[in-house]
Amino acid sequence: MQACPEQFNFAQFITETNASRADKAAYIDDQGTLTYGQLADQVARFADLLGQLGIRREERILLSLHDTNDWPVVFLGALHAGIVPVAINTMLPPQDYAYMLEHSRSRAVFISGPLLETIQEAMSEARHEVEHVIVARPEQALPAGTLALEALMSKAQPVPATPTLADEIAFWLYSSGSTGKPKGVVHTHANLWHTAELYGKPVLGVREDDIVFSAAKLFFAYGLGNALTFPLAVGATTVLMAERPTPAAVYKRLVDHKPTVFCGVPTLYAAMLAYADMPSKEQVAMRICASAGEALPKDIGDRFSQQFGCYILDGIGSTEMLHIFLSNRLDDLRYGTTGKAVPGYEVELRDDHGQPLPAGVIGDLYIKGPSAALMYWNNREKTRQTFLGDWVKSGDKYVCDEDGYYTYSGRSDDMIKVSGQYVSPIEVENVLIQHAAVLEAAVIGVTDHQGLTKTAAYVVLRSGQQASDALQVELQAFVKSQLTPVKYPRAIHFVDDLPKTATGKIQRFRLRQQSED
Ligand code: 3SK
Repeated sequence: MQACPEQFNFAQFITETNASRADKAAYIDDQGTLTYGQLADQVARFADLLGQLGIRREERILLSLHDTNDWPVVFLGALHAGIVPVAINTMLPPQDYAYMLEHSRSRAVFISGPLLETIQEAMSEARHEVEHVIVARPEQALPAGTLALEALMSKAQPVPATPTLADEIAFWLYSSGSTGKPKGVVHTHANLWHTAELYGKPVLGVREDDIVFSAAKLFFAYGLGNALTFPLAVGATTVLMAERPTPAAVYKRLVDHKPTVFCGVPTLYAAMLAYADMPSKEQVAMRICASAGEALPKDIGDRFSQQFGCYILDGIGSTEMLHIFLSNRLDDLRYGTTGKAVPGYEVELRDDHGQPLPAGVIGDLYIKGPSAALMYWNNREKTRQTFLGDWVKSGDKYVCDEDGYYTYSGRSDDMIKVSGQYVSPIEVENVLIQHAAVLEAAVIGVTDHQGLTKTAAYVVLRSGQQASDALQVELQAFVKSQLTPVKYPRAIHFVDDLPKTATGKIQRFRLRQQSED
């Protein structure tokens, strides 16, 4: 593998790589096609637009867009200008946006029309003042103080790329922790290139003639690689979908656009297999699929392969490593395991004292590889705990068998991974205890009959309150009203008390043990 050049701008690299494909579709969304020629032109114009707004190199903009053709234009356009997009989850409540605005000190916000109200609420809460709010695909007349992306783009001219360094800060993503606020994970231009060279091309095997579709959204590191870095690095075509990835919505794209590469998460694969109106093998065209976010149960892999005649490559990555570093391969696949280290990465299992462990013993997973983030922005302590010289501590527990295959054994802390997203029990508990009927709450992850993780809450009611199905539904709705939907507890158990240490700390591990009995 050749080295990444010292002076390197990832957006410029993508434009140059695809210069001979001007008429080929780079992206297809529900509203139309964006060719490689149009992408290059719009990326260079968007960089000018940022300059006209007075935003300068190394400053940050917040990107909260649905997966449409605007997303790659805004992301790559910022990189082209040497400006840093902070790409965030579009499903967050206003408080989270307010935190991210303050923490990133973004000078401008680029937002999809349907998200405008949420961001306005966040801006009224945040202590940092955003100078520009630019709306993509507005749904109604824009309120005063906001601008339409399309109108600004029509006035912009293509400008040359800023000659950034490979190691220069390119973009941020947010990663949630078990306690405290989300962490701003800072990545370089070269990191994108490394993930394509090490995983996208050789392991997933994305090729120029592929049509790629990722149900995981572009604001996730997983989706960013699947639907931007890898297809653009080889000149493939990518299908984007703005709506939530329900089985119906996903199958519609699989049947209408016939993607050859599909990327999902285990919960989605399970829901797709349970869907009543599943298409036949002949109606779809996947040649390879990827799964990440949580361990893919063997049974789901087997049944999906049987139904559609293609394998799912299960792997694990992290926002900190930007993409997958441990994976199955088409020529070396063992369902139920996460496979082996992706060549170019090293992985190690260590005990509590940092000593390497032999096969068969569960340990903490550490990774070494060139796509590691630089740091967590303005968080020295967490940066020191995670980025340890050449090695990065993942926070996952794994076991390696005698043949070298790694199997997921849970989170090192109490974090729960649902549908590929971390859910902090503390965050959900803090919402539950705000309800008038709730005295105490503890939240754990439980494995359902398909081997997938779901959150379950154990709730102690205030005296005089009665446990009932109606109250369970009310509490679930209460959590949903304050947190992103993936976090609401799928089961609520009413209990008389919670297991605690002598100092009053909730012992979630005891609840986990009870739930397994
Ligand atoms: O959750 C994962 O396994 C993952 C995969 C690729 C990139 C990022 C993440 C968190």
